[in-house]
Amino acid sequence: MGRDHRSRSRPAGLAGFRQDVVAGLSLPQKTLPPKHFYDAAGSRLFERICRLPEYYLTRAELALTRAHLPAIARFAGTGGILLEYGSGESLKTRLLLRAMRPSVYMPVDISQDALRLAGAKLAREFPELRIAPVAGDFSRPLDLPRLAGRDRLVYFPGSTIGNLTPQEAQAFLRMTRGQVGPRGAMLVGVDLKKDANVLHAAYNDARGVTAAFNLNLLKRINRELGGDFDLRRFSHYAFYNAPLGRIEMHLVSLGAQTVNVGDHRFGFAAGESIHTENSYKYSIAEFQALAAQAGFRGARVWTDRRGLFSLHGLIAD
Ligand code: AVJ
Repeated sequence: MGRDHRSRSRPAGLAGFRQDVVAGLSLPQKTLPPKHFYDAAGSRLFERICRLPEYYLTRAELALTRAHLPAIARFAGTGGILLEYGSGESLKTRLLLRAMRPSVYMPVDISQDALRLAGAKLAREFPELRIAPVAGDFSRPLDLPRLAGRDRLVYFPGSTIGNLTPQEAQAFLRMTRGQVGPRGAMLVGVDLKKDANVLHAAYNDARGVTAAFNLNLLKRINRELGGDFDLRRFSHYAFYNAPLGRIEMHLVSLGAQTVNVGDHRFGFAAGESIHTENSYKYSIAEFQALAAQAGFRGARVWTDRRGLFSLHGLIAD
């Protein structure tokens, strides 16, 4: 029932994409939600970003997961239920699965294809593991079975939570708190505040892969929604907004122009931007305070040796 209601207000797939694009480009500050970056080409570009020398996040999170795996597994407990927001294709997920040996693994991802591919790979590597994939979008409440059992853990790696505003992140944590129940736990990967030059470089790489990733969103609109964006007339712009503690990514119009998306027309002034992503950075104390307001106690926190990235072990009060 909840599902029917949701699909009327937020259609999935192409209709949802079109609705988000038309609504977002109609706002005074044009905006597109970052979840639409990840078509096949966008997912490949993101994988390239993760290997860039400037993009420290993926390596730092993997390094800290490796270095603290026994403690992380002790925190997580063995034989329980592991729900991951993400498809489960990453190396850190496999490390956690090997150390935790959960009875059930539930990957939640917006992409059915990613779930199917990752699931098939994991099934080969973990023949004993029960895998129960859920196609869904973490940015809205999901109809998930209320997790039952002794050890319930939700794993949300990659600093994906940084795409949400602090207010949205708090609502998301509170929703998850309701799903895991008292004593349930979370492991959340959170990128840390640091020298703005380091942050800036991570989103303005020398090879232009992040620019291609950002611009690919316009390509996707052209292909899937009948758009006529001229990619040569938009440029990637990313900067650290220190007062708000976030990287902002934009696509800036290089001149006055009109763009069609299906039957819709959108005017751009020279220099006007589409805001395509926020990537919030937190200090350890800031994130623990946010989690506390959502009913979680920050029980443990692990970082890499350089203090770039954090993994928070939260327990529902
Ligand atoms: C996947 C949301 C964590 O914010 O760093 C990478 C996405 N955007 N480069 C991030 C991203 C530009 C990434 N997250």
